[in-house]
Amino acid sequence: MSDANMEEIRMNRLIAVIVLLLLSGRLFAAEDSDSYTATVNAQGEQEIFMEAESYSYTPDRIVVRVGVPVVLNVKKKGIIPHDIIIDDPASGLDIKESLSSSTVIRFTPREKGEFPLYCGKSLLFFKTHREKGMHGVLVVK
Ligand SMILES: [Cu+2]
Repeated sequence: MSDANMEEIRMNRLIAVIVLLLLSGRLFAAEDSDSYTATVNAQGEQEIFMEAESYSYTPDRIVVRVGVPVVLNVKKKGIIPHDIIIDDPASGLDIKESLSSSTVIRFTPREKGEFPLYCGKSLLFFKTHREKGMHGVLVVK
């Protein structure tokens, strides 16, 4: 085989690898792995289980349906105090709850949209927990 042919084979392989990488990137993006869609329980409520720790919520992107009651169960890990705030009263979201080791929060979203949720705590003059990454999004569809 000539050098030119070998070169062409190498180029074709490289192109194939690049195409595969691009395709797999697109597949992963479509999966949206951090997003969590609430399931409806026997009482007709959308139930969510979340963990809060320093300094994150898991999952940090929650998808719920508009007009259906939500039960948000939050487990807090560790001894550092945290809360959860979703502040949009016009949309039925007027939540500011200090978190114990296990906290249940009930609300019914009235408007579709994406609403930030975050921890409002901070220690003295240090950065707020929100600034340290303790935030997420409630998506109402
Ligand atoms: Cu916090």
